[in-house]
Amino acid sequence: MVTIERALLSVSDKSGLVELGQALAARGVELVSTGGTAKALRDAGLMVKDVSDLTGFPEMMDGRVKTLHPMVHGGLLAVRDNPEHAAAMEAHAIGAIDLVVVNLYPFEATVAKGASRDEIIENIDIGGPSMVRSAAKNHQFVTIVTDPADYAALAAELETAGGATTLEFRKAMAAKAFSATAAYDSMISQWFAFADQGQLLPDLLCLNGRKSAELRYGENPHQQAALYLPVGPHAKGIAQAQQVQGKELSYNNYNDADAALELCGEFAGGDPAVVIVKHANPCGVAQASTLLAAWEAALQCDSVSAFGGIVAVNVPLDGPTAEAICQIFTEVVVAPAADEAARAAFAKKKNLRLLITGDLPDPRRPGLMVKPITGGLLVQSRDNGTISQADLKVVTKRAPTEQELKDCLFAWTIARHVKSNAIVYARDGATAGIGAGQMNRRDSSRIAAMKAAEAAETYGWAQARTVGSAVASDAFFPFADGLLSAAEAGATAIIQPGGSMRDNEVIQAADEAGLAMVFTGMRHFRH
Ligand code: 93A
Repeated sequence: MVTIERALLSVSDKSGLVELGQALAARGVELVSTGGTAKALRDAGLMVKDVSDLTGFPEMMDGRVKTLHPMVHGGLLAVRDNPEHAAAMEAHAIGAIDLVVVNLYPFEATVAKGASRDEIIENIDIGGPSMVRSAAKNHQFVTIVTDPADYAALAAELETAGGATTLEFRKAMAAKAFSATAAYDSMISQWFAFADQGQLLPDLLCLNGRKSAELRYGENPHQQAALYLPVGPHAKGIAQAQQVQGKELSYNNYNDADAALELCGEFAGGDPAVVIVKHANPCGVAQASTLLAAWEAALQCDSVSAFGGIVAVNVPLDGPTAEAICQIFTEVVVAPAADEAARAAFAKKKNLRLLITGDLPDPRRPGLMVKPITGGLLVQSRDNGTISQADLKVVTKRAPTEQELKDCLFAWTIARHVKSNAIVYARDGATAGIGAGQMNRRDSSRIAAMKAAEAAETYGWAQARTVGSAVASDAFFPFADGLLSAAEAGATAIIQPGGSMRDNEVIQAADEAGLAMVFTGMRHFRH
């Protein structure tokens, strides 16, 4: 136990400061502060000593040098039971500082508000992190608090420990303090490396994260996992969604719900759309005049895979659609909003998680994707590339009809969200079959057609929905075989990037089969 007799408070974020100052003063703790902090405490009627009284130097150089002094750092770093350290303190009249409450210049907020380079540089805190690190290093004797959210815990600690803190508390706070200064410095280093070079800052700050929740386990039960929220400005998404009901989200739930929401974002502002995702791949997507009709069409694509799936919708959920979704086992439902009837329907399914996201994320937003590899990290910009109808190049003798073109674009929108090799069959605003994650394109094409045939059997249709469908391929067909298997399944139009050495062969095969084909000139691998 170390009794707190003297505290140094120096905070930019002054929330909760006065209450903490009062609690400390009530325990007879001597308060020492830097300019602005001292003023705030004095304004509240508290007795405070200025750091300049301690150091014998005024705060100088626009506040750049305030606390950087042996009278401060000696008081923080001295090993109290080391005779030599004690002798040094004695010789130089250095008084021990038992508690440090510091939070740093708002570097992140200064960058976020678009401040000038000079202002950003001025907001690099030097003295603050130095005190934080000194106090945290010497946690054997010194208590460090860096987060206003911990003031209450500090007050409670002092209450139970009779004006002292336990080593356990000091250790926990020191760990937090070092992660605070580490995150702070990493933000600064990223700003120098990227933003100051003219690159997009909000995205780069996303590389920094703060742990927001421990998850029960990772992709598998023997793996640990947590959810981190980026520091700095960032798009809102699944991580910020409000969970209305149901069990805690698992790692896989987050991952799948994210894939579903991202794809749903493609339909923001459009007709009602439903996305069903399994293992991060869509297994049914449809857009219709009502959400219920979209749900039914999406489910019909692959009702077997939809079992235990994740459902996302692009418009507020209504009661009838919620009732229909409840007919099959669903893990998570993601919606921008849900009305009373929808909430009531889900309430009957205790385990089902309902996530309300508000506005859907913009699929074309900038951002970074990070993937660890052995010994490093791969970083790339998000696949936010887009094409318009004007970029499409008709390469076959026959041009697609208006309906075929619509289906092509619908299938293309979905294909970029399907793991490569991706093949998506679509007709009348609904997927007819999806082939995902195969090591060759022909197999993806066959699997998609097989799913469509199974659906026809399940629902008693005379023919599979692939008949008269459009097919999207996320990358070019290297050979004609993938395209031919699509033709065999009844597809009449193809959309693909083009660019294969054998494009001519593929175009010729399309012409011979009477297919209409358009090239996008853009590929959407997703591995
Ligand atoms: O400019 S500094 O890097 N130099 C210092 O010596 C110093 N000491 C404390 N910034 C310094 N601080 C920071 O001042 C603290 O980290 C805190 O954020 C801020 C509090 O200033 P004030 O009490 O004047 O509002």
